[in-house]
Amino acid sequence: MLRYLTAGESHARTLVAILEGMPAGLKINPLKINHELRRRQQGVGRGKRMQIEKDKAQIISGLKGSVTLGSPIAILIENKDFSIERLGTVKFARPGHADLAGALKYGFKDIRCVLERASARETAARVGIGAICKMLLKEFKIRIISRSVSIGAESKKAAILKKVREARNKKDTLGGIFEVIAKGVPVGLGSYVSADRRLDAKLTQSIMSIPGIKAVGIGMGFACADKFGSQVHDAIYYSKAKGFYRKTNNAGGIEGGVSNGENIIIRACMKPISTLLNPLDSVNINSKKPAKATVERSDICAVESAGVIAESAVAFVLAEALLDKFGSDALIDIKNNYQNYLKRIC
Ligand code: EPS
Repeated sequence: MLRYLTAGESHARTLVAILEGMPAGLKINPLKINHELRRRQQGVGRGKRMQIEKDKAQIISGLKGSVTLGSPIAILIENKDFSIERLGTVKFARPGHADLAGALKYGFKDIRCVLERASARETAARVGIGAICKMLLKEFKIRIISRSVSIGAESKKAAILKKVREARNKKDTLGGIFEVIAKGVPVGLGSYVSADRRLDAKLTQSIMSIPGIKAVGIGMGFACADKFGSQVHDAIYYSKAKGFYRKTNNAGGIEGGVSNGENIIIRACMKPISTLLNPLDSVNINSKKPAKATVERSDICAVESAGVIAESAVAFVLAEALLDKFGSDALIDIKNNYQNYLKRIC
């Protein structure tokens, strides 16, 4: 079983992630983890915090030299802005954030106790986990990429930059749509036999868990609702050179909860960032008197970062499904099992 847990608050000393279930014998390149962390910090519309932080992963357990032992891998990422004890009390819940529901649920009088953990800063730890999962997938020639499809309904770079400038000037924020593509995924990851083993369900859950995500679709997604079946389903062909293949990929690489050998294509919508410099109406959670929402330092837009985080989410789910199918202790055994399987299904 592959599983992970993260800990850490946005302005606490460190973020921590523990990944358990990685097989023994995988070479880890820490530079690649830091490369992914850097990618997460970039993109149009990011705020001042990203100029402060230079996220770097320290792997403190689970390796001998640079090779995995099969034991839990612990990653630390230090926060340069380690100011949690000095930051002021927050009383005016920001619409769109976990502020109000979180304070009521846990009985806090200070919303900072909610927002420190609810912050998307936590996703740096997930990207550390995802980077290691990507290294495992690379051994099987599986690659995951992402791109922004649109930001604020604009899809061309110049128009996006203009829209983000406009949002910044208006003290507003923007969301958008991004796409994640997993290439080289073999047929047969996930399963139709039980609800909790369906690959599409696991992938959408993992992407939906990224802060700000409001919708996730696979392949044609919502658009297939308007079409005839003959315009949606991907006809099946076979050739000696290619094996079973399709000429279209409206299914987005998954049929019946199982990968079908085509690229896995996922699109997700991120809502505009909830912290507005020109705040919406809110209420003091203690006195219950009307007030404007608190303004905290934040981003204008984080769609490109969300795409990078979603790559990590997909990498974790595919790594889990791969280990589930081909074994999970020693990388060499998993590779042998994988090659035997490929021979059988060709
Ligand atoms: C983020 C760190 C945060 C925010 C942002 C993402 O840092 P700070 O709150 O200190 O500016 O920039 O958090 C949110 C979008 C959020 O919802 O809280 C990061 O590391 O990505």
